[in-house]
Amino acid sequence: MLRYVSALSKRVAVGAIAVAVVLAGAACAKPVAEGGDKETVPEVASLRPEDHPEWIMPAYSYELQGSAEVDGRQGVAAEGSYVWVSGSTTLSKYDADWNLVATNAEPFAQGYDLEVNHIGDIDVYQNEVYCGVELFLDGVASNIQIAVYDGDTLELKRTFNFEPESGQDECSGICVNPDDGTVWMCSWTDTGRYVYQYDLETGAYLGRVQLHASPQWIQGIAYHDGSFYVTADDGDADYDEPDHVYRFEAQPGAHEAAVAVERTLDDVTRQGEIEGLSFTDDGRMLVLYNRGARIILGMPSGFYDGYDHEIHEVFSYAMTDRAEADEA
Ligand SMILES: [Ca+2]
Ligand SMILES: [Ca+2]
Repeated sequence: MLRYVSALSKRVAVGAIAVAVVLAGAACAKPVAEGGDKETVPEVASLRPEDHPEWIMPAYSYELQGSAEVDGRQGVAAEGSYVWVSGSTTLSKYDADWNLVATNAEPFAQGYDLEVNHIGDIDVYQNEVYCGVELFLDGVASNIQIAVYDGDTLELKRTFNFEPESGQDECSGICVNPDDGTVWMCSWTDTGRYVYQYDLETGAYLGRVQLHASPQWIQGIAYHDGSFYVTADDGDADYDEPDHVYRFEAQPGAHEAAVAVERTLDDVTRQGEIEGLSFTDDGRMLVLYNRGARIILGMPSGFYDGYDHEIHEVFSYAMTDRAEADEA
């Protein structure tokens, strides 16, 4: 564990320098991920997995504690004693006992210059709800934006447009990295082999990171203690195949990241469609899952035996740091 801690603190220190460099690069309107001026890109450590086995092994062991049914099928985010849930066209807020305390059934009613109709996985930072929103029609997404809602009223506060030159063609989830003041978006489509980084304050595009190997059908993203976690709907519910949580660390200045299979979700009520995830302040992982509906090309299409509607459920997992457990 000592080795891991020192590596982590070193990363945080180097990260501060890298952010300054990336911001300087952004001022020249040259996204760092597109290469170009290599002198502005800090030296990157070896990305060989054998040099960093901790990058490709799970960081935590997870024990399922329970689940709660919620009113949205897309995303989950936790801060303090509250949990926020997104549906495709709704935002809701729950207290620690899963009582619904606020909801917005018309989150697109006002404040948008570009038409949108879809929210993916969400995040909450300083009582503001970060949503990746888009116009999703016939399997094609456009008008991708970062939308920020008030954590209490669930009313829209501000939006940032995405950078089309990033190549991102869908937004399935979003997360805030408070350690370096960035916002990250993921995609459910082929462009999901990348995650896309923006400045938390200005919304400026800062570049993209390619994931090796790339999870397929990424549905959600969250940041926790130096690492990013993504969910992927890569298990076929017809065959009771589990979906997965993956983890990666975006090294300062790196354009690619080694991906770990963090958790195989073989202990949910019934296999279905994994969606968003989040980490609570008291150290639990929350994962939103849909079950009951057959999903064909990302759309609910009929039901499995025993179901007449789709159930949206948040599973709560206790976490044990595997490096600390090994030391003990
Ligand atoms: Ca989704
Ligand atoms: Ca699945």
